Amino acid sequence: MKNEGSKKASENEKLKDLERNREISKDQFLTTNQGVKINDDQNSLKAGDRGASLLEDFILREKITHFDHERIPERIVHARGSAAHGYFQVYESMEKYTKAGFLQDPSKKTPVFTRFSTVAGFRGSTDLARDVRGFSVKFYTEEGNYDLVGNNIPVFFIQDAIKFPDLIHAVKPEPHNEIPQAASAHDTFWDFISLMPESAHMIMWAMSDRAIPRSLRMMEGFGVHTFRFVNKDGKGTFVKFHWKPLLGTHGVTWDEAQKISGNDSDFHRRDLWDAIESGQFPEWELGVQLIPEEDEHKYDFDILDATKLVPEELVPVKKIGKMVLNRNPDNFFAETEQVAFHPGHIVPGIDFSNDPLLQGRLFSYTDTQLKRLGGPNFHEIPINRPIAPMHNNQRDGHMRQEINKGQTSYQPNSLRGGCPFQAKIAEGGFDSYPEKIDAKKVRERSESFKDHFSQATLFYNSQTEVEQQHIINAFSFELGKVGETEVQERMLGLLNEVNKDLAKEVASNLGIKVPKKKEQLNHGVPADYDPERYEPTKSNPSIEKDPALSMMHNGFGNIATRQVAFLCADGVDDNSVNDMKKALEKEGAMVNIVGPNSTEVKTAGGKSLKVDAAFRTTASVVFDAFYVPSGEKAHKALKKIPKAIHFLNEGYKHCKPIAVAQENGLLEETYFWKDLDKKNLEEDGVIVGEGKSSEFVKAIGKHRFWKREEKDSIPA
Ligand code: HDE
Repeated sequence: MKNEGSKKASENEKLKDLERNREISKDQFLTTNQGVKINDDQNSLKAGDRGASLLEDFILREKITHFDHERIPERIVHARGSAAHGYFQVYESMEKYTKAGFLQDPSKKTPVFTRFSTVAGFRGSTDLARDVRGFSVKFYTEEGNYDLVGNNIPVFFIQDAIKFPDLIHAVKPEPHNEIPQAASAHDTFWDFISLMPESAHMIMWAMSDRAIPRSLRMMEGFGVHTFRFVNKDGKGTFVKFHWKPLLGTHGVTWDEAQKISGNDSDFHRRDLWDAIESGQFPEWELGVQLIPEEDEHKYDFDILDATKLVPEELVPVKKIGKMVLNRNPDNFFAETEQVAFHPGHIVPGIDFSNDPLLQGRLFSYTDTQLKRLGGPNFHEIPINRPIAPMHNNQRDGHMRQEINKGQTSYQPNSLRGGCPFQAKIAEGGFDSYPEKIDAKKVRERSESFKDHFSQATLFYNSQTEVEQQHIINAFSFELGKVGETEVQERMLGLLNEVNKDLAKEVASNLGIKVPKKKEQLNHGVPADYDPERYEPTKSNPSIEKDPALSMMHNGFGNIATRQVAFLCADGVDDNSVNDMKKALEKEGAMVNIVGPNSTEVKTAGGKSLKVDAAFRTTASVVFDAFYVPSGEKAHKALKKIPKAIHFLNEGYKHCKPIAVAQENGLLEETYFWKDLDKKNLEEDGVIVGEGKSSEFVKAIGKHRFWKREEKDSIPA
């Protein structure tokens, strides 16, 4: 979808054309991989024109062999992703807390490559699955690559890395029939979750609208684990990382998500790509929660436990810089697919904590790249190369690119004067934070990790009523897809620990009862099970609500990049189109003319209006708001297009703003019009009348008019 008015967009276009022309103007002959010019790429070499193919056809063999090997193993998790280039800039020096070079100088731009992903689905699966989203940022700093490999949810399902393969086996399609794709609504997932009370907090987030984002550009990101900043004096400060999108954090409805999956399974990928192509660069602020080392044990949760967050009410988020994504990849495979992130890629000034989930990740990521990218030299793939100079004595291996010169490949050496040298700390050499460890070797979990429910309750209590209802609906849908009543009941037992009303409502939707008998809550226990040690506890949380946990808490009013469909047909009024278009584009919204066919409509003034999409080829669910310009003839025509009426019905169902410049019977064709309180239309996000662009802008800024869900009056 294009924003024709955007200046940046046309600049981008020009650049692209230049690039294309440059390519075209070169003497570019088709060649083999050995550089031999190819004369005929249409016919294989045969014994006669009807004869058998000849084995000596090196052109055919090379082409087909390469094709046969085009696929590499997809990521075991986070296989489906979309990425973009950009930069990061710090607002002010963070030297008090960290010596990390890229966090010192506000005038310095550090290049980044950021990849967003779903977790469970395969590489070709739908974008709008209910799932956690990966949010990985590679900072190409002058001191080496730093990867912040996070998610759009600040906590995780499990406390210890040893449970990760179990979690992923449970959520992936079931092994006997490989069903379902990119969905958690199936028996094995809920069987596992219902047996793992430590997942209670994360599952609340996963059932919230956070798991069905409106756009990758409208998601928060979180480092999840507690990390450590280290300053030049060696002083450590615990740190939690946050990414806050400047466009606010927004979701879609579940009905919409399912329909988007059918209409445009690349919805998020396309949205990110289009926004960047049109010059509407997505931006996030990097926030940190800083916790002095002295406060490590101050809270009623353990900051090393990845199933807990640090409420912003307790430790505010300090915004320290901004990331802008301003360039799409040139080649999906070379960049988005081959990028290799690793939470262990850190730079001086940043260090790990002892979070047992993080510690396990430190092993996993290199291990997986060895297999996925085919060997130990994946750091030489262009997208993974640091911009910092790189010298060491690692040599050889599959697909080695660098031609290392000289006689020595060991350290110490004298034959090359000792080169490459170790760097002193003052010269930027990495030194691990000297944390004191004096402990027994045990397979145990800390007492301080035992409270699995308080923060799940805090999350639920912090949601608006609408958000709570969406969570109830999500549990009801997901558990409704589970065949085993025993699993459903066990899950209700867990939900009962989080919030009794939640459990009751879900049970009623499932048509079963919350079990009276309290389940043995922790099934994930060692063979030598000690109930004292493993029975979950519930502490008394110091706060009851944290508004930052609710998506509906901030980010409203901004309509930049919102997709507005103008429903048009021949006879549409020129001014009615142009005035609204101007008003919306002034605020950065994207106007899309939707018409009976994909060419053009004739306006009442005799002009031709280019159509961006035909009703036949698009769907209401890919738009944020709808506008019907005036024009009697146009309205008459729209009335006869069932899909146009469906746009309005579905737009209403999904609580989106609707503006109609002139009511002359079109709205009467819809399901919702007759029941509307005509005196308070605008409160319901329905704007009727000419010249109401500012009301419409305001309505789009509200994102959705959730009150409509109470009536739930639209059948499908
Ligand atoms: Fe990952 N995770 N993970 N993970 N993860 C991978 O690495 C793993 C975890 C996350 O865009 C894999 O290159 C283990 C938490 C993202 O390329 C793999 C554990 C968080 C991405 C892996 C975790 C994440 C991955 C698969 C438990 C949020 C996509 C392919 C200890 C903080 C990165 C790959 C990209 C990818 C292992 C838990 C985020 C297998 C063992 C917690 C965003 O190495």
